[in-house]
Amino acid sequence: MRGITFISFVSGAAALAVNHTSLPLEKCPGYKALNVKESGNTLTADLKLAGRPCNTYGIDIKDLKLEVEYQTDTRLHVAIYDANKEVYQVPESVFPRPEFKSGTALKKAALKFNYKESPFSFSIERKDTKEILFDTAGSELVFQSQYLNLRTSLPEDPNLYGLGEHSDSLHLETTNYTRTLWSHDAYTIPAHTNLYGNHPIYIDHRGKAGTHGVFLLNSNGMDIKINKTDDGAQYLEYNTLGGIFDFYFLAGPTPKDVSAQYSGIVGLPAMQSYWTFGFHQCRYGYRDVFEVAEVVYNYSKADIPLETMWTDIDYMNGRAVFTLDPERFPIEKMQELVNYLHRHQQHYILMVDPAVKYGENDAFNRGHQQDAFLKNADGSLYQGVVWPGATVFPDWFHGNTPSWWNGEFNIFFNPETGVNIDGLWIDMNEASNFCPWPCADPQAYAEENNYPPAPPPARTSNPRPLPGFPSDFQPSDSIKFEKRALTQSRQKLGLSGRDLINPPYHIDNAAGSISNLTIRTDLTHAGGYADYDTHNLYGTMMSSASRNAMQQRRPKVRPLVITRSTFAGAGAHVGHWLGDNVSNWDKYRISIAEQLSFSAIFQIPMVGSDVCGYSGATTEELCARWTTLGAFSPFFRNHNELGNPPQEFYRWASVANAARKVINIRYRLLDYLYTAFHQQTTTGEPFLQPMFYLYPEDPNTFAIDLQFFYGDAILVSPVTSNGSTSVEAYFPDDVFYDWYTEAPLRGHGTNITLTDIDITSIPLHIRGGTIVPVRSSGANTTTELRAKGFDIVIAPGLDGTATGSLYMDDGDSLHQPATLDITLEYRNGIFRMNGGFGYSAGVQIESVKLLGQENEHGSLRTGLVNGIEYRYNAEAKSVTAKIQLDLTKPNEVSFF
Ligand SMILES: *[C@@H]1O[C@H](CO)[C@@H](O)[C@H](O)[C@H]1NC(C)=O
Ligand SMILES: *[C@@H]1O[C@H](CO)[C@@H](O)[C@H](O)[C@H]1NC(C)=O
Ligand SMILES: *[C@@H]1O[C@H](CO)[C@@H](O)[C@H](O)[C@H]1NC(C)=O
Ligand SMILES: *[C@@H]1O[C@H](CO)[C@@H](O)[C@H](O)[C@H]1NC(C)=O
Ligand SMILES: *[C@@H]1O[C@H](CO)[C@@H](O)[C@H](O)[C@H]1NC(C)=O
Ligand SMILES: *[C@@H]1O[C@H](CO)[C@@H](O)[C@H](O)[C@H]1NC(C)=O
Ligand SMILES: *[C@@H]1O[C@H](CO)[C@@H](O)[C@H](O)[C@H]1NC(C)=O
Ligand SMILES: *[C@@H]1O[C@H](CO)[C@@H](O)[C@H](O)[C@H]1NC(C)=O
Ligand SMILES: CC(=O)N[C@H]1CO[C@H](CO)[C@@H](O)[C@@H]1O
Repeated sequence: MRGITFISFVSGAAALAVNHTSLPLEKCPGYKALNVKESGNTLTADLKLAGRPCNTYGIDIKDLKLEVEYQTDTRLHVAIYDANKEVYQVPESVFPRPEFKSGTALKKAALKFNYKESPFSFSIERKDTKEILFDTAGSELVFQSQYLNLRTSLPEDPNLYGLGEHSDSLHLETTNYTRTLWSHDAYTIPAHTNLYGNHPIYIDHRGKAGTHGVFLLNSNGMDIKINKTDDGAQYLEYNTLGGIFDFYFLAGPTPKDVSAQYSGIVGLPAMQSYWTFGFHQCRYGYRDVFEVAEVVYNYSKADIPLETMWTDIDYMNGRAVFTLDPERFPIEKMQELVNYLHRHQQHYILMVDPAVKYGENDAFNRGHQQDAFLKNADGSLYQGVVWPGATVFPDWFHGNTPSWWNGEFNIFFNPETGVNIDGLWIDMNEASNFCPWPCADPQAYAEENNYPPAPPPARTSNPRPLPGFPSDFQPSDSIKFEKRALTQSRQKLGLSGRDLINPPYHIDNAAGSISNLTIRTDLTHAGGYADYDTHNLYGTMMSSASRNAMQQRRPKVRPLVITRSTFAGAGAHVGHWLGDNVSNWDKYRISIAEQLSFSAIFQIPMVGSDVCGYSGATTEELCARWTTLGAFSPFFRNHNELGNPPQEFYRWASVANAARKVINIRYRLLDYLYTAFHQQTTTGEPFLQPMFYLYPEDPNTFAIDLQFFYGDAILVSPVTSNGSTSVEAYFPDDVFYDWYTEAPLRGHGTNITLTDIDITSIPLHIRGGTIVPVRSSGANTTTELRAKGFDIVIAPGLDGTATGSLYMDDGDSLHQPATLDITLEYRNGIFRMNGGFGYSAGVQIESVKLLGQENEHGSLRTGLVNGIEYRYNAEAKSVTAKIQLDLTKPNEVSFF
């Protein structure tokens, strides 16, 4: 940029045209701290530009403020913003800031803020060990109208995680690595590109020296670079297109602590209903309601428990949201389908996109009337192109948008007159726009590119009988369907004078220019926010609005909303699927790392991939393996793309077998999942976890992302390559128990080759020191499952003790009137359960099993003792007490 001159219109509040000479970043003068004030647990200072502006990517802001708050013992907030407070900041309405009461005892703070006045730099220190966690001294702070730069030095070979959404390794690369954050419709989720959502948090894990987290609350487009200088010094660098430096440092010192502390900023994740953990089936390309019904029927015939059926955009009339295709998905048959599902304790979910078809249709008319759509500078409606052709986009900042959106939900999803869905799927909310920049003529683009595409030929009746379904779903000679569609009866707002289309600094956006294939970034949302600043919030704002819309139509139950685009904090409202992946082994493998990031780091624990793969043709083997892996995702859904061969589990005998086996295990463990998931929603301690979360001092675990913990007790070690029936699995220095044989396996911090794993199986081990409540059998639906009793499995640790817990409630209510929340403990040969028994489970514990017992001295109870039958299994080395224990009061069982 040396010697380049450009014109800018930024100069404080007064917009004056000035000629600026732009100098390279190395020439930037940095800032000088003045007027430093420390008082109690805060520190403030003025930061003054310390020399000639370099104006590299916009105009240097001359006067900044520094604000440091010791917010809690483990959370330190450091904000650097413009003294005039004109620069855009993430609005409180979208991201409420954590509560901060001044008065936190500084003495107890685990972190310490150090600074140098001139040139200004700061570092964050772990107080008890003096370890420097973050240090900006290596380069000058840059704060320009369209660019921020800040670099921290890091130790050699750091263990960094997070900075999503991405499909790279869990353990981030540390050389020549760029993470771009800019919501993008990332079909096939390529590695090393920006994907759908934005989570500017990383975890820095230093083994025995502890773990900390760094969150930059900034929604502008950015490149985060992790790299080494020419002389080998490791750094991490933020390059953003605007906003302010708004850092939260989290002290840990364990990885779990960091996750929990992060939930203190972004909010605890939303609890989900029991049924949402059942198995879900979807496909883009179900041609009509008959086919959807036939899938439900075929699952039942194959004896594979299907909990929830989904329908993609196929159901829409010309792919317009809030419409039904009157020929293929007529309202009457849709209602019959939903009623059928509900009668069979099953559920139904539909997709909704944000973009509304432009032109005569009720949703558009009502939204337009209420001024809910984004507008061009001249006041006309902004248009792009999505599935239905030319579309408009809701402006989630507009005060009328929520009531319009709620209204559309109340009409379209009305239980009596509409489609009575149980959950919601939202997509295309990056927002995606098919029409490339500058998209001068959306109508023409839509026509030329065939949006909406022609629907498949309509069928007037089902080709095959579906026993048990209403007569509308049986073959018939007479054409008798009715054409009845649904009776469609300022401060912190952003500097002026910026180039909001082509900012001088280029982030590495996979779509090229920042306005390409999305909403144009110079639009102004209601309230005065530029899309340039708030683009990364679009999906998360749609998420909150949609959760609210679901909640107001069914106020008593937990809304399930699965979204594609997310921002930090989305987990408090919604879950996420990993987007449009590919049916190949790479995407199968990377789905594990992605889920671990979302669950453990980003606090969006309701997460899963498209099982068997979305794009491309899956294979029998890949689909079988993915089925077994998917059964250990919090959100478990098979989904694939229009035009590819169908991949419902019943399509291959082996895959059907795999599905029956793993759904059985998943369901037996469903209350264990529910308990651990609930724990995350109350403490932030993650359910799905990387191995280093449980073995933070074992360096061999730091880079593992093909094995993971499902809760604290179950280690999952899937086979991860084509044609293989074995896996190199790592076992830390601890004791584990094979899920299937119960045989103890003493880990020694080495790999062990697990062999003979056929494609219907997945290796599972119970970690010593845990107690797992298991339902006595699986079931066809989660409703039936709740009537099964429990077997308690005790897996003693190396010290001979074990702990666990069980949480139960009615499974669905947003506010639970009564809960069961008990601890399970095994110590000195006695199993005890204790805690709150408020919710009546209506079932009993039917057995208590103790693993890993040699019984060399014959001191273990066997046979009938005190009326309890103890059965010893010499091969499995386990003893089972057959006993009926009510889940209504504390109880205990002795084994010696
Ligand atoms: C800025 O400088 C350039 C090159 O010196 C000159 O051509 C241009 O007229 C100047 N523009 C303004 C607005 O002063
Ligand atoms: C850094 O990565 C880029 C993009 O992947 C590549 O083109 C370049 O060669 C790499 N540079 C170095 C120094 O490794
Ligand atoms: C990483 O540093 C090398 C050496 O300075 C440089 O060539 C490369 O472009 C840098 N990569 C990124 C992504 O910044
Ligand atoms: C359902 O099963 C029948 C019989 O096997 C098969 O012919 C049909 O294609 C299947 N339909 C769907 C939608 O899976
Ligand atoms: C927009 O994206 C398309 C498709 O990837 C690409 O061909 C085009 O160059 C991009 N345009 C801009 C301005 O980045
Ligand atoms: C797995 O390997 C087989 C045999 O080489 C090949 O036909 C198949 O396409 C591979 N599957 C995938 C998903 O790569
Ligand atoms: C275990 O095996 C994996 C994959 O083969 C390998 O990357 C890793 O280094 C091994 N770990 C140990 C401790 O040997
Ligand atoms: C599920 O239902 C099928 C028939 O619909 C039945 O054969 C099977 O036993 C049931 N399975 C369970 C676990 O209840
Ligand atoms: C396996 C597969 O279908 N891959 C396709 C995914 O999508 C890209 C286009 O983005 C194609 O090029 C791949 O062939």
